[in-house]
Amino acid sequence: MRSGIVAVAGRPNVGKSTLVNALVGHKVAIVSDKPQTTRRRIFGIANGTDYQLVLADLPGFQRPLDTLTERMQHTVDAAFEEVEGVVFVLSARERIGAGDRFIAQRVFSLGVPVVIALNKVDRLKPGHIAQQMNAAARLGDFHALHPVSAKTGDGVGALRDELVSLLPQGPLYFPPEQDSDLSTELQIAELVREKALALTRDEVPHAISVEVDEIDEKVVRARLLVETESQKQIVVGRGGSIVKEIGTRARPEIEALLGRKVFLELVVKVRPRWRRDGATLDRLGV
Ligand SMILES: Nc1nc2c(ncn2[C@@H]2O[C@H](COP(=O)(O)OP(=O)(O)OP(=O)(O)O)[C@@H](O)[C@H]2O)c(=O)[nH]1
Ligand SMILES: [Mg+2]
Repeated sequence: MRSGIVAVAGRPNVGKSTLVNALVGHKVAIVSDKPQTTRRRIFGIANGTDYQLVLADLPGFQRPLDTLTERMQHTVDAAFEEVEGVVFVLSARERIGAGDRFIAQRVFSLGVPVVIALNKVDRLKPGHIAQQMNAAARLGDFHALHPVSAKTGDGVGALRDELVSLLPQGPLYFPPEQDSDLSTELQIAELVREKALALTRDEVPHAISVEVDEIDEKVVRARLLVETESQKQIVVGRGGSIVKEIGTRARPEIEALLGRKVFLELVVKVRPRWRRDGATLDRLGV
């Protein structure tokens, strides 16, 4: 049995969480087209007959702006301890530049193998991919470089094999049927937040957090927190249309998770400056 943790690092929005889901073969982390979707470390666990590959999905590297983003960056820094390797995710659709070089300095100095995953190669011309692979290769002394599409699954199997080959002999850290370390409550909160992110834009997505208050046989109650009255109006929507749509989209996934039908009761609450409030962040698990 081979087992161990591999950290998944990179700039915001390059597709780290999408890639973790593809490697695990199941949705364990939420995804959105807005940067800073992932706020906490999530273990996505890929179980094979003779391996357990634990992927630490992380927030994107960023310059902290408030207590929330400070904690997110701290999570990233702390996650590199005791890993067998790092997947350094890049987006083939963007210029590989200063942001990536900044992260490269960090990950190539850890003393563990770094596997570069050049993501989002779907629908790119081969010449363009080759050019981006060259730029990626100049970032540091990598162990392997894999062009992948987390979206279509292209290259993901080969990347998984590569990562498993980095693992030492070891025990099962999690029961083999488990694919994430998030509690049911946190998974539900994340699913609701994912739908809220998809339905809002500009500054609003960053100001949204979700707390689950109750999960009982028939009802799940959750609160969407925002920071201002105007954000609340946006998330509620005209006549409640937006919050209703968030619920409509989240409910089937929550039901699949719980294995039963439930009512989903969502309320939107203003909690001024929650992103700077340590006690709220503690409760949200960030
Ligand atoms: N075309 C394409 N889009 C992708 C691919 N992988 C991810 N995306 C998209 O990229 C966006 C960001 O994906 P995420 O997985 O949330 O990115 P992330 O790196 O986890 O982002 P943060 O958590 O905010 O740091 C989403 O809109 C994804 O659908 C890919 O292989 N191809
Ligand atoms: Mg993410």
